[in-house]
Amino acid sequence: MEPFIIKGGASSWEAISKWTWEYFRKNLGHFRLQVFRTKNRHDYRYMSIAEYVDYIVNCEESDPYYATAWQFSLAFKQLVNDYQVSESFDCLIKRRIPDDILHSDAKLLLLRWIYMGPKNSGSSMHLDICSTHAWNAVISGKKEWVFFGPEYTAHVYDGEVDSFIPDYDLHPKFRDAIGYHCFQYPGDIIFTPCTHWHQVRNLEAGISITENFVNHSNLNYVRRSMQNSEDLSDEQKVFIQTFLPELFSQKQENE
Ligand SMILES: O=C(O)CCC(=O)C(=O)O
Ligand SMILES: [Fe+2]
Repeated sequence: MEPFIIKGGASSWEAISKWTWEYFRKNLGHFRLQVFRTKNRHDYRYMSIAEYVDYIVNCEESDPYYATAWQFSLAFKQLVNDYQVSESFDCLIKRRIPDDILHSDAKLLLLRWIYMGPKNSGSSMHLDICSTHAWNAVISGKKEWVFFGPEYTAHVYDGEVDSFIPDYDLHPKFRDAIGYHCFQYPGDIIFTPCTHWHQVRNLEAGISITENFVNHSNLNYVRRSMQNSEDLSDEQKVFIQTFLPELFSQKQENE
């Protein structure tokens, strides 16, 4: 599996014209978001959406606060009607676990987030949670992406590399890493397979929406990663065991 971009795949979504800064400020303004610095996730704070939108549009910081943990549909279910997920990105978990039965700790299984942030915000090199695949649609702004396949895990130093400003003294193997690079504009959808390291930066302030998913092509990866995972709590594991028993059965899908 390789990453790909669907140029204009989301251009007809209502979100593209509707989710303006003004709309968020006016309709969701009181809601408090947790925002993190990209280079130091321990440095975080809480801001109302109204405050955060003001911060975003005026921000000139080089490592600004970024909203990457907003499971928007818990408080604003109606936003889900402003976009359409392609059938190719159907998720077994979502099909079997309706949002409204997720509670407490298991809410992490709601694999759906809005990312929004200023220019210069971004996500450091990572693999997605628990070997899930992901799609990401830019609603506004402009993102730059790089991807490296699983054969380059050592070259990216398990995600320690900053591929946009590499330090070759610290990470000499990164010189030999060969990846993909692309820009994503409003309406473009990017698919990231569970196997690929990726790093993203926002070249312009903006909003994007992302959903992670499990299907038959990554079920074995998810199974393996759940067995070793520290990402998931015991409660989440029990939830998954109940709704996706095949993840725990002996029978393996063909690899
Ligand atoms: O847009 C970003 O900052 C990161 C996107 C990403 O890596 C993800 O959705 O998993
Ligand atoms: Fe990611």
